[in-house]
Amino acid sequence: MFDTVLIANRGEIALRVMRACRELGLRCVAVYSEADREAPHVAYADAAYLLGPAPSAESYLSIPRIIEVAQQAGAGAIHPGYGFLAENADFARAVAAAGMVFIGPPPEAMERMGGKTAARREATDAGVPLVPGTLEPLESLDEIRRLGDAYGYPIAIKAVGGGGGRGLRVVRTPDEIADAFASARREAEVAFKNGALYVEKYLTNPRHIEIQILADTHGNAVAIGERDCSVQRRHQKLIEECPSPALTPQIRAEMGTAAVRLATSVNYVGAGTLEFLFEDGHYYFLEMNTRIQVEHTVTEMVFGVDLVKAQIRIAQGEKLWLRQEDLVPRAHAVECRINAEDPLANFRPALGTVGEYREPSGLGVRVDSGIRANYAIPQFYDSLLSKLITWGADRNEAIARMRRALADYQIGGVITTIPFHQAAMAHPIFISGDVSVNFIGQHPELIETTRSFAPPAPEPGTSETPTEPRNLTVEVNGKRFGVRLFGDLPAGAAPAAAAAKSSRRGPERRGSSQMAVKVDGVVSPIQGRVAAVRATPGQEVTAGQVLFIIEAMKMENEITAPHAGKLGEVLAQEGTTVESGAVLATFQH
Ligand code: MV4
Repeated sequence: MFDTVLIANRGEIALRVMRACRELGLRCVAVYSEADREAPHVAYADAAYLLGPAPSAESYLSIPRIIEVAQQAGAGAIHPGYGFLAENADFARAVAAAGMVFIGPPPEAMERMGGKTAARREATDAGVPLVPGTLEPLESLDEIRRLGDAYGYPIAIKAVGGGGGRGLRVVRTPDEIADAFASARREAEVAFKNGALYVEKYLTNPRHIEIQILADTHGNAVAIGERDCSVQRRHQKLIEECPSPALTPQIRAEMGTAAVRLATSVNYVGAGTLEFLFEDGHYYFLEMNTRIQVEHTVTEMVFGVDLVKAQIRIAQGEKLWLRQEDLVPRAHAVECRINAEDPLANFRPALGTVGEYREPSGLGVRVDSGIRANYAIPQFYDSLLSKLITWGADRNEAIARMRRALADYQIGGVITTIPFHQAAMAHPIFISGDVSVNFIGQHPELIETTRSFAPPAPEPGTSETPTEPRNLTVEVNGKRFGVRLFGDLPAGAAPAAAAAKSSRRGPERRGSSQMAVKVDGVVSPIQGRVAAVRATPGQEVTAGQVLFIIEAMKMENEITAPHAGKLGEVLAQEGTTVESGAVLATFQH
């Protein structure tokens, strides 16, 4: 039916999809931007085509350019991966119109589950439980006040176009409604070009549990267990596992049945995920993700199903070969997202070039990586470098293996989330399995433990010439010696010196430049656009008071006063762009 697949994506997921294609005997065509010429997914493909400049809009998001390249390459199908165009119904239509197969759901099903309120109406019709809330967008603040009285506080104001927590505001008292509504609307308009908002009762301590489904083109569908993705920070998942420590076989079966019913009711085809909140033994449908997800890997390890291959086989018209009664979890898997982010600086994106690179291996370890040794990480895309997945006979074995694998994973030159994961895997609450979506926020000691796992930062001013002794291995007449080197090697010995420099040493950034100057002021932790200024010169502020809103990556970030005091100057102006580390306001003394 098709023998060549174009993978309209980059990074680890492009590689993941290409591996599945290879195993099915299909040719793989990669696409890349000008920033990705050296990227591993390009090297792995059977053929690769340049899309355009680095910004996604001109490369990985350019529908006409991708279609053009696919036809040039003789592709019969396109796999979108996740992100970029994966949930874009117009793209799915354009692929079909050009005579190719879109490896994903029909555009109509995507659209029926695309809007939040639309999805809530579909769930209601299919008899799937929802958090109490509205099925239609809201306009008036009075209406929200009435709903707040009806449900009880807190309530959530959410964006109809929503996703990833954008446009989500929690309202704890009626007098917070006006500000929350305005802020949610601004964020939703920027992020989704759709300012429509609706309201739900807010659950204060839920788990995030999602059901994986597969549906074929013949009306058959199965649920393949759940994933527990409760450990996340600011709506970015960090750790996922399968099965959830919180579900009984009965609830699992019930949620699976509900998920299949809802997917079938919208004529869904392919792999999909239905997200639920889970609290006090009850589950509530949130939204559907009409794509393969980052964390699909843990389901694969526990159920022995290759979900990406399944997507392709379903797109080829194959009838579902899995029987629901066989789909029982018989192992436990955990995934840690290895991001180029500094967990000790609010997880801000870290830049750099990977130097030394060594992946863990051995029984029960899987690494789905988008990087390699000596790889400069482009700044244009998301910060996910690789996914480390471990599994075992039970949860404790999977976690112990994860601790071992994290310690074995060496990524030189870039700050990553590995030390955070080491801290999480040692945390008694995580080990007990009793976590909610608030886990990271409620346990600041996690960050302290992260510090103890982080490689030591180099002394300021020593970034290029290490002065501390280095451990080297030398071979003399066929015998290996470990030596401790004080000072530098002669220039002729450059390769060894370079390797030593990157090994086990902290990346160059922490404690450098902008952090070295101490200013008493309000500092922006991120680069972004100043969306709102709530500070005036000379104002008395309290610690934690919201003074600025910085919009970055289409998210609004509240910048708060680091301590109480009287403001001096207010330097940031609404509508301007500020750098990470910029002083937004100063304190008077
Ligand atoms: C909620 C909620 C509690 N009650 N809705 C956040 C992102 C968006 N997809 C849905 N989110 C939430 N919606 C109600 N009615 C709590 C969250 C939530 C959350 C959900 C999933 C994973 C992590 C989360 C972290 C904070 C809040």
